[in-house]
Amino acid sequence: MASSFSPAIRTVRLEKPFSDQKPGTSGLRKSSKQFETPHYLESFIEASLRVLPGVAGGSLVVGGDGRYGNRRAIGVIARMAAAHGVARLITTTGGILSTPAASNLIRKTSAVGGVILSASHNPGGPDGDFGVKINGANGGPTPESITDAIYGVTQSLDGYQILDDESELNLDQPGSHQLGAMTVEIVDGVDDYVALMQKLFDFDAISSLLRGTFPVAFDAMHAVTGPYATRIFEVMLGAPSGTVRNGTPLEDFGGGHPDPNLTYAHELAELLLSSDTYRFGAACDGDGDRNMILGNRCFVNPSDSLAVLTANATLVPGYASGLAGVARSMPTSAAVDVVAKELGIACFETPTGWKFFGNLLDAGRITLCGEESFGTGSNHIREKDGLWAVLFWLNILAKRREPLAQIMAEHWSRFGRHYYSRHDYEAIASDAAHGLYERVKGMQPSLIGQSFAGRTIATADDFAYSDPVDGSLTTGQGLRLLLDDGSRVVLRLSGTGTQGATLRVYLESYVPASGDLHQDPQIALADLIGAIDALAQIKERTGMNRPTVIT
Ligand code: VG1
Ligand code: CO
Repeated sequence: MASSFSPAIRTVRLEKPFSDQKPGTSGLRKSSKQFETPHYLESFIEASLRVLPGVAGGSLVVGGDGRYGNRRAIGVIARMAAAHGVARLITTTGGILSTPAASNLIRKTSAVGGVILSASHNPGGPDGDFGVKINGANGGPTPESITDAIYGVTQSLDGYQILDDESELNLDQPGSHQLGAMTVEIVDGVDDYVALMQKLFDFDAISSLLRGTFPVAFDAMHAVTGPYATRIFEVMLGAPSGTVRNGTPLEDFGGGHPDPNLTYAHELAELLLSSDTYRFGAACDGDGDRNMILGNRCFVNPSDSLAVLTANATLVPGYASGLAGVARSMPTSAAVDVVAKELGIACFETPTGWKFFGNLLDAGRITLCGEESFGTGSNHIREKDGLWAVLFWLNILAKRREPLAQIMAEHWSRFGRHYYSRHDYEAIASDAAHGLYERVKGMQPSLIGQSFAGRTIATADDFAYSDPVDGSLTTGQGLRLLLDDGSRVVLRLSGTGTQGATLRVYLESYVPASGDLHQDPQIALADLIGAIDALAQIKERTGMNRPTVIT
């Protein structure tokens, strides 16, 4: 790397702008091949550096989940950051940085923001996906005002600025280098995150649980949480070596789909659900912000997980004084609403995507929040946090000393149970998906008052959200059918896929504490499943007999 001379800043001209750089639910996500198109990554980074406030003279965090393309992208971003006058670039050894650890690092270093290189749970590798997420100074995903502005810049971009220095950034060791006028700091991406976890959780109590007769399996899915989980569970908490499975981050995640759900993490699911070897199991996704929680013969639905964490929060040191409020995304079940009501705290319903929790967290209106898509988090950072959720559960288990299945049963017998399932139809033809969606949307006004699965449709709308903190309005966030008994069905089109379209069908039905609390959710929801298929013509229009993923 050049340190004795200052390389020149070069302006690279684009023949024509890229028209497809609109960020989705969580950043810009495309195939690795697309990102390898000359100037493609550079275009999006140029737009981001122009739009993000405070870039010139500020500090910027960059790192990623270690997938194919991570190191190359860090080099490009470093040279572009230097050309844009960034004073200090903070990155990590190997460029490995989980999304929650990045959020923490941005906050800790008072950076103006961060660039997180990840396509989250999407597969990686030369034939997989790559992604870029732009976070702001609060450590969270930038709001739509910023992502819209970035997209706007890309649409008419005619060039970008980059430092004329082809030498490779050496990320192998921690240390500090000069790149032009910019300082590059390479830090250990695990240290600060682990220190934060120690502040929030009772490590002594968890350690005595894990050193006792409480075998645990954690699956890092060959993705970014491996080094974090190994340090926390095996080194610090003393769990036996081998507790962390698939703990080395691989560029292609071992050919797998790093999505912690019953389909893609089925090996772990089978260990917990079909044998009695382990008391507790958990997995995280590609970039470490999602979590799946399993007990012995017990799967915890993510919506229920948020409700249980809320009900038991005061058992955890970081939340011992109680919660300011909670929030969930609209498609997430109302299990947490019932707990919030009993605790007498506010409960907010936001659109899908973590960016919508940022204002509520910054304003101190909420402490915990979550999504049905295996995302849970709190005000400790501004991203969802997979390992945090696992530690939260372990802290509760260490205090209550009951089997996880019993904790769930007790929860339902107190609050009732929200039977819940999400059916995903992945990679369907875009036209078919949009046709189906627009048809139901058009039907909605006439559906109110109609019968549906033996109930009556009380409300049929397209969810819109008015942010209680800044008043911004977000529309078009999912088609809701709310039934007169509190059940509901929601349809959404995914904003994170890269092939065709993905239709998500969310199903929910509430049974009070006096009802039957131990049914199979697919059976409890069977009437809703049948009714929405008939109404929306899902099988017929997608040509699929069953969903790709059932959660
Ligand atoms: C999905 C989930 C959403 C989550 C988003 C990003 O979005 O449904 O709840 O916030 O992924 O998660 P969509 O638009 O595909 O439904 V991650 O772990 O990719 O950063
Ligand atoms: Co993720």
